[in-house]
Amino acid sequence: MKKICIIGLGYIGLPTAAIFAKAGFDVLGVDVNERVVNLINKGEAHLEEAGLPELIKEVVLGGKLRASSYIESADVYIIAVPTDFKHNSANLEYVMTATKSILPFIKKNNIVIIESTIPVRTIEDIIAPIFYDNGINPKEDIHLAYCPERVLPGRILIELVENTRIVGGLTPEATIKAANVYRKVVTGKVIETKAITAEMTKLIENTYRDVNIALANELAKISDQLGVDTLEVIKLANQHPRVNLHTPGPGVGGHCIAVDPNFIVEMNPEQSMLIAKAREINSSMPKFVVDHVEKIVDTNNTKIAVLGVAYKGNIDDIRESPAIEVIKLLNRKGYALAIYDPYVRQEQVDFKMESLENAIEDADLLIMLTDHKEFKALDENKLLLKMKKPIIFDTKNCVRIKNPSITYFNYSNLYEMDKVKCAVTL
Ligand code: SAJ
Repeated sequence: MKKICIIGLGYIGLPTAAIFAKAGFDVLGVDVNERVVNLINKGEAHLEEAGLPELIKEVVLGGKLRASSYIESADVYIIAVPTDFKHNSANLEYVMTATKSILPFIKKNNIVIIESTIPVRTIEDIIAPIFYDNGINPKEDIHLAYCPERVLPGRILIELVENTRIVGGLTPEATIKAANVYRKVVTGKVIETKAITAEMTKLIENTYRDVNIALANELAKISDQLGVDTLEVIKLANQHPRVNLHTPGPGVGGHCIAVDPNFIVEMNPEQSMLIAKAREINSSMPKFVVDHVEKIVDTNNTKIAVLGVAYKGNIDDIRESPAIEVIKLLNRKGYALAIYDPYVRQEQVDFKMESLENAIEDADLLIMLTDHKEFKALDENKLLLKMKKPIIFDTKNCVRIKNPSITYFNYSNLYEMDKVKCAVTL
């Protein structure tokens, strides 16, 4: 069995390491964070993800997965470190450092796979030269390929195995070799292509979603002006066999959809007008939400219970979360906030987290920013008993309120907010 070295034990690297270990590979996971390495070696996962703690325990105790701060010689290297977008430019620092760090261990015919999201041409123009500069021919000595991850947080372990994978090598032989690695663990299709095609495919998948969410968010803004029920319109339009409108919300979070479209815009700004505009629309949503909060409650002596900090439901990931931006804007306006999220831990954020009880106690408004499953089962009687004014603004269309004494807003009836503020004040 081959030895695999996976560099970066984050949301993608750790589950990937676990899946290969479970399939019987000898896996070494490498991470710069010593706390992460120590936890994994104890059989514990440092991330919240369905099924991951159990799997890590099994493969670590079974001796198939080890973690370390140091790289070792292996047959296959998989790089799954983060890339981000800073100061209007893709930051490939971690991918480049990780690539450089395997150089001393590279042997003839090693397979090197990048999974991190990268701009188009990165394998050819940035990664390959790192090998050339160090006397390794990436087209002859090794097999270099790009295989983007496509898994949905919350379903990572299932999707890692079941989703179709796209593998693009720097050479046709590298494509086949890398694809065969994934065929050992993937039950979905493993499709072979060129590196550059795989790079663009990954970026346009997330861009497609960003643009579609922007369309839904724009529809919400227009419908608000016109007095139209956005959510009903979406439901009805989606009855059309070729229409699939997405859902509006407080904005787009996560480290993928909110980031990846920028990689395209940066390289081709003149051709990427729609993509750039979609980013702008989605980034404007936290302000849209706060503008509507102001329609419901004044800042004076107003306590708002904020439910949800994670960028989406049932996970603890707060990267690029629109909830954080909404919280920042509400704070700036002078509202007193009491923030609750059953998944997010205090050490992840720089504001105080509360229990649900404390958050709703005497609150004038409850705003819901994440659709965690726990929020869907809110106790209406408790809200009526504890809140000062039982008003909910549900930006994720998450709860179903039955009691008519609770005033409920979502993207169906934003345009009614003006009226209710008058009624509440009277
Ligand atoms: N969102 C909306 N409206 C929608 C759908 C999503 O506002 O109709 C928001 C969510 O609330 C969230 C954000 O968009 O804030 C992104 O969530 P998501 O569930 O759409 O996607 P991610 O970022 O968790 O994962 C995406 C996935 N890409 C696609 O669906 C094309 C996943 O398959 C990728 O592997 C992942 O990015 C990645 O790592 O690139």
